[in-house]
Amino acid sequence: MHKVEWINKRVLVIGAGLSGQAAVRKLQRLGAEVYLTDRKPLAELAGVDKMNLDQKHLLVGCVPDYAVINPELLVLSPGVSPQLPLVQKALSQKVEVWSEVELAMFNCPALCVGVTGTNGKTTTTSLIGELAKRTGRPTVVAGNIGVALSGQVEGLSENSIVVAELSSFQLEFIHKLRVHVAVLLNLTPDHLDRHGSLEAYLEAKARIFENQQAGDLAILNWDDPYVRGLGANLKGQVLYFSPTSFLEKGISLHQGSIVYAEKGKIIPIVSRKNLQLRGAHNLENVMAAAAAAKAFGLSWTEIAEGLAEFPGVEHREEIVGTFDGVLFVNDSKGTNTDAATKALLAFEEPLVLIAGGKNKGLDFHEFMKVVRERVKSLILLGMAAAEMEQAARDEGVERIIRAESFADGVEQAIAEAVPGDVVLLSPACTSWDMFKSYEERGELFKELVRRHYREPIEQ
Ligand code: UMA
Repeated sequence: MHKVEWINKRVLVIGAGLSGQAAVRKLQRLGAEVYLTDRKPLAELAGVDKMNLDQKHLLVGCVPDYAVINPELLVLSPGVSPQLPLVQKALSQKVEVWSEVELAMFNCPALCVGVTGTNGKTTTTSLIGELAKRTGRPTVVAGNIGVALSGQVEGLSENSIVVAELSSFQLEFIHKLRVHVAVLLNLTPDHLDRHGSLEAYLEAKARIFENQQAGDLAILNWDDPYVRGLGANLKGQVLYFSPTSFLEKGISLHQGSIVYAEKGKIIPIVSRKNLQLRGAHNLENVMAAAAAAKAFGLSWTEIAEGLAEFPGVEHREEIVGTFDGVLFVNDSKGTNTDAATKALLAFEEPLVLIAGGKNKGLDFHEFMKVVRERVKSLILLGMAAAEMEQAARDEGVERIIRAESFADGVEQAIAEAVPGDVVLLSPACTSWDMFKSYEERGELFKELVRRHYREPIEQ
């Protein structure tokens, strides 16, 4: 157990969204004197008015005076950049800066399973969560998946399992957080606007292993050169998985089945055709989840059942339905070019792609090469539309349509599609130019599609 004297400790929480609010409640339970700040005014912050904070401690819609608060600890919401002057001030004064997940898991006795990587985190986290529940042990699934960890992990025991989706933002300010079973799925450029460089982004992700001990387990993707290389220097045991090459020791594909191999023995886990998850990239998620589930004691038969029964997650290649012979797929969670590429490659049918939103500092040229090969009509919208159009033209994409709004984009896509096509929303951008979240964007997509087919829009 780590000792921290919480009573009356002055803690400044930055960001009053999901993480900030959960952090404040936890800190108040611990007895700290908590200040909450957010650049947005109170009217734009859902739920903050119901918090137990007086005027002195609720500092929203302004930049608080650091010297007046004189904090002894800062707790950051994931969306808060370390470049923020308040954070820089604290760091320069050697005041500790924690991410919300560090606070959440502080002295939590449960088994912590953490999942990070650029893509597939949510699917893998959900799948591991489903498998964990099959053990009968109390299970919490939270983190970057949309539910702040603080507040979810109260009252857990050593018998409990916490399955946490961890983003690079959250890992950037961990200190003692020990992830007993840590999964690193893959690493491709993402969030470069925040991290500054690919190296800094990779470094943040690799911190998931930082506090592992000898008996802990690191689950790594053999096919990703950077991830594979990390295995040489870890304190815990390492288990590799590979969707493309057979591994003598680890989880890989063999004669159409996912297998576990060790000491010359090959144990079949599940046949690929029994899985509901589509696409080669989902094999990474399934293999990583199988490896994690083995670590908390399920049999291979139980794991196979759980893998086969898993239907996938919302907003990730989610089937909306088939209308007039056209399949509509909501991949609003495809917020970078790598994720969107994977979604494109998961379908063999002719594609109408809806893309665009806010760019995270990524270059679109490589992505547009895949678009040229797979997509018959490209519908572009949002802040990044002009930049994407330029990249698409550079790479020879032929049919490009600029939409005036999100709803217009959906209508244009419907107009382009013929029976047998797939209309795919996989934006390769964040939603933050038009929406609060990718969930909101995905919900609107589904609603617009359903509304179009139930109530045809009159000309
Ligand atoms: N804010 C400031 N100053 C700043 C930056 C932000 O005051 O400099 C304020 C904003 O005005 C806002 C609040 O901070 O009111 C929002 O904080 P936040 O962006 O950290 O959002 P939360 O609501 O706390 O949600 C976060 C994660 N969001 C991000 O990482 C951007 C959620 O991941 C996560 O589910 C949630 O915590 C619970 O753990 C979302 C996400 O998009 C799904 N994640 C990124 C991704 O997956 O690519 C990393």
